[in-house]
Amino acid sequence: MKVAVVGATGLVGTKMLQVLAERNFPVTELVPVASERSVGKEVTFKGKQYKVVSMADGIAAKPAVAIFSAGGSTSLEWAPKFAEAGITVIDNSSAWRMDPTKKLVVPEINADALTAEDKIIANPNCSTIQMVVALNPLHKKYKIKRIVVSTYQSVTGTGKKAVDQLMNERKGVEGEMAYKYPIDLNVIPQIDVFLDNGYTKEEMKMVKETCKIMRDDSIRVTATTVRIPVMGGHSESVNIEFENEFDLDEVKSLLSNAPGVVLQDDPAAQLYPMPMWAHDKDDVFVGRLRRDETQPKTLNLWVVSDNLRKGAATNAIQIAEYLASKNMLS
Ligand code: 2RA
Repeated sequence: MKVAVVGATGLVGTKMLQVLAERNFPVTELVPVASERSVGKEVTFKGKQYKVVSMADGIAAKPAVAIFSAGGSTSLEWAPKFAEAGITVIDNSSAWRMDPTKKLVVPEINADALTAEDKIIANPNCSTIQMVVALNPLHKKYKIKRIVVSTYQSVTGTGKKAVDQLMNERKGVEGEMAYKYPIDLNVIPQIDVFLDNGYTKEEMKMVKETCKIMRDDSIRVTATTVRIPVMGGHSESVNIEFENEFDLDEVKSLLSNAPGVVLQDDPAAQLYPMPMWAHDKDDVFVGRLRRDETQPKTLNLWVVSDNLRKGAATNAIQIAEYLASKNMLS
């Protein structure tokens, strides 16, 4: 299958190439696409060099699928042009996520909603994906009423410029700032821009995307999203109030058996999920399971996952794998 990766030179694009190769996605020809300033650069895929081409040349190459990670405005402009040419687009930006005509997919949860007619498919935000992968099996069993989530997000979620800022600060070298403030030895309680309601865009993504993916608008979500000087993945402290009573051992068993979830929960051994272990893994790691003792039917847990993997590249490629398995990619 001919596969285009749009935004092939960015952090997520590079991870897409790595994950496509690792999962042995049946790529017969890779079409790396990027903005004009990257055209002509080379990327490596399975030991072979490929020249980066322009958007227009990417369409002309007629790939079966184009996995986009090129930002919202590029996606708004170009995804429909790829789709009109019959190419299925899986888009990692926020451009189409809340469009009621587009599916927002986490394969473990709602891949069944996909049809061959879906030509632009949205990949959710990283912080949402890892949370819903962990919570969906619990929602199915106990029905979630309300979620209170605080995130501790890796600088890799911002991109290469932020990784460089952290590393430069660590070395004491002057450089470009991805954030308004230093990030090393700091915590920034702002991810993306502020909206009129006082929440950030990242926080409202967690609110809205959760309901859309889990197909339940009754779930109430309130979020605080925070950037920390970490590389390996995003962490989240999640407080969940259920409609029904739960049993902690049953929760553990549901999570142990949930697709894509690894339970790492042994306080006696000081075992819990951490970004340094989640780094470069495809799973969502869950631990610190305990009852909220301040109110009934309420659970606390801790979720960690590599935001460039399950939060971006892996989820997008799993969508492509699902489409391929159902012969929905031509
Ligand atoms: C972040 N959620 O971590 C974003 C990336 N999509 O900033």
